[in-house]
Amino acid sequence: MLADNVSRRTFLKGSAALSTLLGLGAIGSKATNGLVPTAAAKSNSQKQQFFNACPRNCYDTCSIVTTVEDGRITFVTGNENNHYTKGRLCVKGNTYPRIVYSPDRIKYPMRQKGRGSGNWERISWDEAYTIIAKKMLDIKKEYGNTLPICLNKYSGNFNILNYATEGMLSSIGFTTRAQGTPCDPAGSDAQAFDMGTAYNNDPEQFMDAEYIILWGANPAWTSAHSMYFIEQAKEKGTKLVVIDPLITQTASKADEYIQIKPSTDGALALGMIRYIMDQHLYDEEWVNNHAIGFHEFVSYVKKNITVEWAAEKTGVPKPVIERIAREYATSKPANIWIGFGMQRHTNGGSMVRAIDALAALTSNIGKKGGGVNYIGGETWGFNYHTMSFGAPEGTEGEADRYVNMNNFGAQVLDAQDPPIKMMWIACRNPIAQDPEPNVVKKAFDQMDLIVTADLYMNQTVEYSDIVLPVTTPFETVGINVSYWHYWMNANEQAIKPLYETKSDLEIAMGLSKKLNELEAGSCTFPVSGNLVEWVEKEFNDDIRKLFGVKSWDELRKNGGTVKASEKVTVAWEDLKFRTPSGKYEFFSKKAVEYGHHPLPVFIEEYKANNEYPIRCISPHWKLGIHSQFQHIDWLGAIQDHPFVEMHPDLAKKYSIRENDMVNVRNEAGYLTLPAKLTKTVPVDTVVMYEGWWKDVHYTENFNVKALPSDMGDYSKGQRGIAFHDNFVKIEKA
Ligand SMILES: Nc1nc2c(c(=O)[nH]1)N[C@H]1C(S)=C(S)[C@@H](COP(=O)(O)OP(=O)(O)OC[C@H]3O[C@@H](n4cnc5c(=O)[nH]c(N)nc54)[C@H](O)[C@@H]3O)O[C@H]1N2
Ligand SMILES: Nc1nc2c(c(=O)[nH]1)N[C@H]1C(S)=C(S)[C@@H](COP(=O)(O)OP(=O)(O)OC[C@H]3O[C@@H](n4cnc5c(=O)[nH]c(N)nc54)[C@H](O)[C@@H]3O)O[C@H]1N2
Ligand SMILES: [Mo]
Repeated sequence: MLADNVSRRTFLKGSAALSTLLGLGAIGSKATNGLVPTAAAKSNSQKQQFFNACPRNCYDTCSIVTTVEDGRITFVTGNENNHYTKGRLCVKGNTYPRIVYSPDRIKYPMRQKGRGSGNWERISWDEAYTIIAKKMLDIKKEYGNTLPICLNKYSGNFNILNYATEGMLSSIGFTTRAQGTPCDPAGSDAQAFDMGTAYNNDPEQFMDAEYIILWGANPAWTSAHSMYFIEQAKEKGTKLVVIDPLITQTASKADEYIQIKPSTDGALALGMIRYIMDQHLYDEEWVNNHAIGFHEFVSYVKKNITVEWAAEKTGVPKPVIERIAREYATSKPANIWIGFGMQRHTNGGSMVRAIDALAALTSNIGKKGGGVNYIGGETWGFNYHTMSFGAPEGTEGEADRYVNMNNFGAQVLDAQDPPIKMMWIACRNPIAQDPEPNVVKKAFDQMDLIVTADLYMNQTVEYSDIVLPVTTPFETVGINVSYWHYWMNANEQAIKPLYETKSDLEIAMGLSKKLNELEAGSCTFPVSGNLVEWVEKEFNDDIRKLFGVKSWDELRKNGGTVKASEKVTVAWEDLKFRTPSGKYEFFSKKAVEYGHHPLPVFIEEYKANNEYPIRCISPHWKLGIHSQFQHIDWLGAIQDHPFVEMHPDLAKKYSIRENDMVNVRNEAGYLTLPAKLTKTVPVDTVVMYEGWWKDVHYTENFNVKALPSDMGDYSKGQRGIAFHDNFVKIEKA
């Protein structure tokens, strides 16, 4: 599989040209495709380069150039052919060699005697497949169907080939699936009601904006590569406004930072809209020709909203609201980035609808450099061939059954007729990432068998019966696109899989083989196949046309990365919205169908009660992606344990000093962790960053309640989670 690769990009270690090319020790090398063998050095050591794709659930979805010496990865850097990655990786990406060669990797299939006991024994792949396949067939025999088997899979790796797990389970019959996402549902529904779907402008267009509002987004940590384009815009004079309850690192880069009371952003947007309406700063032609329901919206705003009211609600002074409303409405184009963090509230979707309305009435939608940018999926039109194998003939039932991923534990416990008895977990760490992990654990207790496919021990693996060791991106083949930028990246196999690791696709084929051995015809998923052949099957004519490459092979041979056609990079340029009316819908009947007000109205925020008076925000951490990266030594050297941030004035009230241990508690559970005092956090709020730290047996979610956000069921099947409407009490431990 690698032969062609190897010969094309093999060269010898030691030449001056080579170190320049590789930029050894220097990020931003010219190490890209087309390197030719050099004859300068006398060394037996072989250097090769490969293109990899960072598959993490991250806006940036980077293209990587990987250097391999004697079969071992020695260096990774950003691919310069990708104008978004721009030859640089983030702090996490630069640690990839440590991820691959970490001593903590799960090396072999293992079976645990007693969940949580740590009493693991190594087993062979054949034994693992046999235990799993037998259980699946027993379940089918006992219940007459496979609905007692439940899959919980989400975002550990977005390689298109990883949908093999879903495909393999569909190939045995109908199963139960964790549905929805913990990430974006409320905002995605809001944009679907307003415009038909969420669709964002190319983020490289920040450079074309005259005004930028980062609204509840922290790209300095969560999308480092976007900051380049924002900084470029600033350099040419674009004003940058950041709206966030926390003074984030992104806020520190702003020309104007607005510290808003959490969950009141809808009031701010509506206050700005009221001012824009009163001052007639909106685009009458646009709202008359390209939108429906504007007059109803004007009536609502004039009757219910004043700038004074918005100031009171949000804590943002009236003159500030008026000034930014005027600046935003008169700068063309003006760009808003709505962060995922902002909509993790019980009124998150309605807040996004209000912000969309602000962009619509100032005709900033459909403009290069403008837009109300949240998330997009225009580049995801692959074949998903791994999911194309149906249930075996004669299978009972008609469809999979769904449980809500965002209230997973409770819904698994509730599922009856048949109950859920076996769990398959891949690309997912529910005990760390879900709210109320104690309830998830209870649901696990009811299982006959829990199988987790992962790279490292974490809370979920610790609670499983069987763990299957999976490959890193460098040990397999694949393809990745982003939900933010417009590039497609090839992932080549750079090294042989370490130990006994396999990709999820290989696991799917191996299990299918075993199932068919035990009961011929019990699984329709292919039992063998070449990974490159699998990846080639993902291409179709639309993808070829959109990206201008014929195949995965052509993609990798031409620099490993390619950008989609400009035709799709300005969202809604043709002003043909995908709503029922084909126009922008200030008034949405679809919203009514899903139980909401038809207009972008203000919905009261969720409030503290006397017992739990302190808001607890749990945003994303700079040195990790959820449960990934922060257990790696290089990043652990910077920060190796979780902590709770609080304002010195709040700390004083509870006699808490820096590094004192603090109990953080509410109805869901409690944690004890050290205090970090900082004025970046409002006085009535504490902050705990989300994710898993090695050897720490809880995450912030142990006291986060499974409170749903207002929207999500239209576009994602289930509502999102109001992670940031979590209230706690604190005391010195
Ligand atoms: N380093 C790193 N990068 C990541 C990730 C990661 O874990 N680590 N995760 C990836 C994923 S899956 C996602 S979803 C994205 C998340 O990307 P972002 O949305 O940028 O990040 P969050 O930390 O979820 O939230 C952003 C900000 O929302 C603010 N916020 C919370 N409530 C409110 C509110 O009511 N109003 C306003 N205006 N702001 C509010 C928080 O204070 C926080 O600063 O990042 C992706 N990139
Ligand atoms: N309190 C709080 N909780 C949150 C959030 C928050 O803001 N606050 N944010 C939420 C958001 S936005 C998201 S997106 C979720 C993310 O939650 P998850 O989707 O669970 O994300 P990860 O922890 O990145 O990945 C899960 C696991 O996948 C594994 N993995 C990596 N690659 C592979 C692979 O190739 N195959 C297999 N089988 N496994 C692999 C990783 O090692 C990891 O253990 O967390 C949510 N949880
Ligand atoms: Mo996310």
